[in-house]
Amino acid sequence: MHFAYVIAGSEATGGAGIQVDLKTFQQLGVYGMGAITCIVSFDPENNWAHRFWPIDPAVIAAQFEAATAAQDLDTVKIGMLGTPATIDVVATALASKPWRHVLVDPVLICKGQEPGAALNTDNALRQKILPLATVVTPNNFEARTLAGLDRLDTTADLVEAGRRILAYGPQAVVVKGGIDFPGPDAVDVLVQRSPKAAEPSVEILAAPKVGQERVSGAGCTFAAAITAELAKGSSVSDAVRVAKAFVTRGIQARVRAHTPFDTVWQGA
Ligand code: PXL
Repeated sequence: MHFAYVIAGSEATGGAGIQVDLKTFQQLGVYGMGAITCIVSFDPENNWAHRFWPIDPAVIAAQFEAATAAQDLDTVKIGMLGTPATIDVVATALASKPWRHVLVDPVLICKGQEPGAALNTDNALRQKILPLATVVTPNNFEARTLAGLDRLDTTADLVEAGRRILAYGPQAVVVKGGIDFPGPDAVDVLVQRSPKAAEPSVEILAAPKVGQERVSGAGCTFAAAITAELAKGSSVSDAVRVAKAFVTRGIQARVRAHTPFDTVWQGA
């Protein structure tokens, strides 16, 4: 049995967050375990605005203690953390034991959330969590923010963003062009430190965009699928390829909801 662990927020509609992570783990045949960092519950009476409640740091630490005592975990995904206090307790927990892979999905803001509302959280994530990551999966907005680039217009721009984010310490960065990237394809680039060469290796993955609308939970699904494949022992490159195919199928089979966006079907 392979085990994959996730430290992430709950999103009450099931379209993002730890619900998606655990569904993805199950679908890819790994035993999922997780700690909840915060609860997001959109407000249907107020245009589905984000309502957010952090979990007490002591409760996060207790969840981590239980899971790591129950199984010998070596592969973890970090999703939404939400506050500097949460980041502190998660960084301390992560540093308390060795990991084969720490996949960080650097959730800076969720769809619909106010940009800039959480600058302290973004800075804490950058300073305390990114250095612990082995793989980071920023979306277009997160890559621009972390790399300090205004625009990502070309594949070369995606590669440059990945190279800059490597400087935070991870082994690999997957920059997701997403729906905002110009052209007909959803382009992702994997920029990876290579043990032998001075220059990082670059792999480009492109698949036709599925529609022109954002789908909720695509980033969570993609990162969770990479994590599941890494837990099974895949290389980063193979894990990213399987994950891209998995999320593309899930977007094609998207699920409608009364929310402003559809969500991914992990069961596809
Ligand atoms: O899609 C990013 C995301 C991650 N985690 C949680 C969320 C969201 C967006 O809504 O609520 C818990």
